[in-house]
Amino acid sequence: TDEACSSFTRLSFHSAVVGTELNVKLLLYTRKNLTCAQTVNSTAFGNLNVTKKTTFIVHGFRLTGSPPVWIGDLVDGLLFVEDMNVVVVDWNRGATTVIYTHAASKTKKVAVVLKEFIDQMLAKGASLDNIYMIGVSLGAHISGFVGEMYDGQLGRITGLDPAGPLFTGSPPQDRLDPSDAQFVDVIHSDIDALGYREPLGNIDFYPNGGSDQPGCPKTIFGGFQYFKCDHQRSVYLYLSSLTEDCTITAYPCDSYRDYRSGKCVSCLTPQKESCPLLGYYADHWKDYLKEKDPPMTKAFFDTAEEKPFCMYHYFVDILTWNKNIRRGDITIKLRDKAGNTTESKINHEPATFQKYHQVSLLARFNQDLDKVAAISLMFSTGSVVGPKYKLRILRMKLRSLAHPERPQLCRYDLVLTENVETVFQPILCPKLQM
Ligand SMILES: [Ca+2]
Ligand SMILES: [Ca+2]
Repeated sequence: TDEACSSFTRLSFHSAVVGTELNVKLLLYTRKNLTCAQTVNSTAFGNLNVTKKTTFIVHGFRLTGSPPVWIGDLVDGLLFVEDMNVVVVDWNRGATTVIYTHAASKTKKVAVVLKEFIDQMLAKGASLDNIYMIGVSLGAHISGFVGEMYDGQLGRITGLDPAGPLFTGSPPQDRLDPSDAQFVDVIHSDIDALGYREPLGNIDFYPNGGSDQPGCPKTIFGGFQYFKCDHQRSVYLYLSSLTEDCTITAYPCDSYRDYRSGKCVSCLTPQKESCPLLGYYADHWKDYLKEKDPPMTKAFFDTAEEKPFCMYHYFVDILTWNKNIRRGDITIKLRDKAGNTTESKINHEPATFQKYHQVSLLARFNQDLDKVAAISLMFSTGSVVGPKYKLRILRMKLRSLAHPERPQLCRYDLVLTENVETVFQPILCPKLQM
């Protein structure tokens, strides 16, 4: 049959002002209809093949009535990586309102509609194991409500910056929690405003600490982006796991501060070689993460300002021989033979250099330069007046965390003068060095 394509409900800001009645529309995309959605419901399944995985995408609060800008990319990305059914849960009528509490009050009703549809899928032979829900903001809690109605037997829920306002502090049955599915992974990108601060899943990812995202406006002069940029970043980070070559590695850790101090960069998972990856493939660590008691892990990482968001982590080990203790920030630049450069400022808290004590600093670079031809170091105490301090370095060592098999780079006997960039060529570190 040649039906016209269905599309996501588009409303005007006028609708937001007067408010909208709840109406849930399910839009199905498969590899057979990549660009032309079919409206499906409990009696019309269209191209939906119940033997395949089905991913539901559930959006959140809509202030202006417009469709979420990322919907198309998320559908494309999912169908690119796997042959599945993708169902966009369009509850724009209901979510569109200037009054957030009105949208939030409809979340349980949306979940009931989804339950009815999934019940029909099960009756036709689908398995709960094959059901995956990706919920954004309020959509994360909706996904949790659906999961709870199936006693946590849904395959997986991904919460993308689950909504905080009205949900923070509520009991597990009134929000997303790890018991809502067989595996629950969460990205928190705006915990100081629209998002939820506390962990809600088997693994909770906190990009850049979870409060503010690089590249987002820091003041209200950034316009509307000021309100939603941090919140929406969770979606773009998830998307990057479907489309970008560089993967975002996260480091299980108790706090962002400990991560930045380099205390949490070995994952020590017995069966895995690397740390958990953010996004679509986070479930590769499911068995390991669920073994913990309670089965919850927080993971931290930093990102670049724009896609590809991934950063490359190195340790810079510095051994000094100053008589007095020196405290300060280090800026390190790498250059390869082709002249590409990348820079990392290690300034989240002053490093303390003490005679004959090795300090290991975590450096994060936007680019991964394979063959480093030159390194520059700059030391700064942050004081503008007074004498220029010197940092006497006995040995500096650079080692890649992502590629531990790469040769480590060393340099001996350097004197850094405060705020002066010192450029040098590294040499290979001797093997079996302590
Ligand atoms: Ca729950
Ligand atoms: Ca924020």
